[in-house]
Amino acid sequence: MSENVFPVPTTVAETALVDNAKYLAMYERSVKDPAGFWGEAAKRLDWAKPFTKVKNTSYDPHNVSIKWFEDGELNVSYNCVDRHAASKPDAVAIIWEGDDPKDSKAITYGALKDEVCRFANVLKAHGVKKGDRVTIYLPMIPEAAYAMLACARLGAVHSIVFGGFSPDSLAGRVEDCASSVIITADEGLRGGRKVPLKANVDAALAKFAGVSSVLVVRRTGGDVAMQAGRDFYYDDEAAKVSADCPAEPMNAEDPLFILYTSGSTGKPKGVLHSSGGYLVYASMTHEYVFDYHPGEIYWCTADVGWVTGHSYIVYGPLANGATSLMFEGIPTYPSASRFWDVVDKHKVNIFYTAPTAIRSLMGAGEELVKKTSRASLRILGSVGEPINPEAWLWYYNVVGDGRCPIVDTWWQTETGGILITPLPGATALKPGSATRPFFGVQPAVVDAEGNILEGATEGNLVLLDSWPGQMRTVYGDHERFVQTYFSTYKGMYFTGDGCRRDADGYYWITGRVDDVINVSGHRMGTAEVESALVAHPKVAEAAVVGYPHDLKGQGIYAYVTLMSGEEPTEALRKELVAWVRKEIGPIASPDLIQFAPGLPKTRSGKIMRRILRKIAEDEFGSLGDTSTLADPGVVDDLIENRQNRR
Ligand code: 6R9
Repeated sequence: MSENVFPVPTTVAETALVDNAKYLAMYERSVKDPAGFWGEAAKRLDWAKPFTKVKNTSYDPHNVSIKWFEDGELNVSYNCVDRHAASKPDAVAIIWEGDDPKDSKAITYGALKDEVCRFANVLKAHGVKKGDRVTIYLPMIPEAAYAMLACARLGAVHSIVFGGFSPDSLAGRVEDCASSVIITADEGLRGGRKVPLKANVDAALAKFAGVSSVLVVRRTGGDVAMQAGRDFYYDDEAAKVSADCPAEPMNAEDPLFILYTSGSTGKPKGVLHSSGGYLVYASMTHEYVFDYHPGEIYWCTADVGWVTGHSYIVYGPLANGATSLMFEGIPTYPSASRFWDVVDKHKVNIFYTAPTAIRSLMGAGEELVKKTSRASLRILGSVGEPINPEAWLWYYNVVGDGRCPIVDTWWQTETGGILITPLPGATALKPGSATRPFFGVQPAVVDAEGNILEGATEGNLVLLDSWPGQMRTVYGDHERFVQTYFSTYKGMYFTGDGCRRDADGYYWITGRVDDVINVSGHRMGTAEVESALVAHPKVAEAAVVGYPHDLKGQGIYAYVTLMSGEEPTEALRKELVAWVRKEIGPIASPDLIQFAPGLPKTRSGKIMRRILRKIAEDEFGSLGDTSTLADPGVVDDLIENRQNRR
């Protein structure tokens, strides 16, 4: 190994679940005998009816079908709650840390069971039954976990919409899956600021009529409009029902949740996950990737609006009977020491966050970290985007004091759980590499034609076979599922990511190779931002690309052609930024807008994004071949008026 390599620390090796020899043996078994391996792994859950078949999957583009444990029955809520409530009712399931440092509480498994049952009974009273879709639009409060587990208890399918999304984005998601119930809060609270969740729901429902009940959790007690017959305060409803509710046995392949995510084209798609395979995979990865030992305090800083919150705040940890910390606030409130203060306050052992947070805290300076103890920390994790070696080293040396392995976990909404990652006791680390595949995962690197490349190489990342946590379909559009993931390279799942594999077989994810950009770890389809921009009356055309951004990883760069007669003013630039925030949400705000009288197009009218990307990167010296452009002259103007000058 030529690069900077960090071996497994001895203190971690002493107690680790898996060392390198065991990893290699388990990995080999998992790919040679997937049915045997996963059949045994699935015993980590309680099954109402045992399965007899383990794996039945096909990546044939004419017949994509993914089934795991298909004749088994279980209930996800039972597995995450009841079995632990029975064996250790006083163990803490969730530590909730509020936005205000004075606000925190612990919820035991016994209490969690009562809360989840009550929530399920409220949903039942509002007509929710097996198979119905329920939209959850909540801040990071324990009720988010209760609501998810209550849906799972009844066999209802939840669709969580991130609280930062606009009324329009919310309406689109509610409508796509035809939810009849929305669960929200009066207001959210982040960094001392209020988020008008209920008002956003009202605005969304002004456009869409199919919702019969809105359940409103009181968070701030703020004064919000309540429509009689449609809107109900959750606490009023909960007072009317019992804390007993049976968990419905579900088929392993019954859907557990839908989560909307951005792709390279069209509207966000509803990624559908199953009950059995998903939970086996989320719980097994949570245990092994974080080397979770019973009694440890585990904290994932994600929001439940993203897949990381689903798999690694709620389902994985709770299936394992772990103590999962849920944080309502932001890393910089009341100060940029907040993460480390919370680590000390709750004696956190395992800490999982995103590179964007690391980079911003790095900017705030070492002092804010060093004044805290962090002695409880044992394992650190990273997710959401490639972590640059500089941020990795700061995380390792400053936050972890050089004693905590960093698990850089590569995965996607679609994959349900972590696919490429170090294991703390098994894997020597290289800053910036997600290292090696988890059990059962078969990555490969292909060239543009789909030829599998061997050895040290670079290309597109595909997966050759299924794992239990894989998404099953795009909700309501199986053809789109097949087209998006299985048609680029026949017989393989295409991830949309590029990667390099080094001579040690380590994977280095280089980022998206499609029209998806990754802003602070949040996926954004360039097409979504473009369609928001062209919806503005003064915009004729728009093209959006990503460009390197010090804090966000990628920033959003928009080229905008105005309607004839419109003036390209500073005021209009601000108006367009505000417009996109309103249409999609703050995470989609363009960082740079360039007014462009013309966009570089081929004679067939296709925008040449390659050129736009280069100019946005301030790399216009290497534009490549521009001879196929209909009007090569537009390029000079674009370069002259570029907005990113380094
Ligand atoms: C879990 C999650 C998925 C995309 C993925 C890739 C990027 C995630 C990464 C990473 C490099 C890592 N990504 N983890 N890139 N190293 N450790 O983030 O899901 O929101 O669907 O995003 O994020 O590009 O394809 P999702």
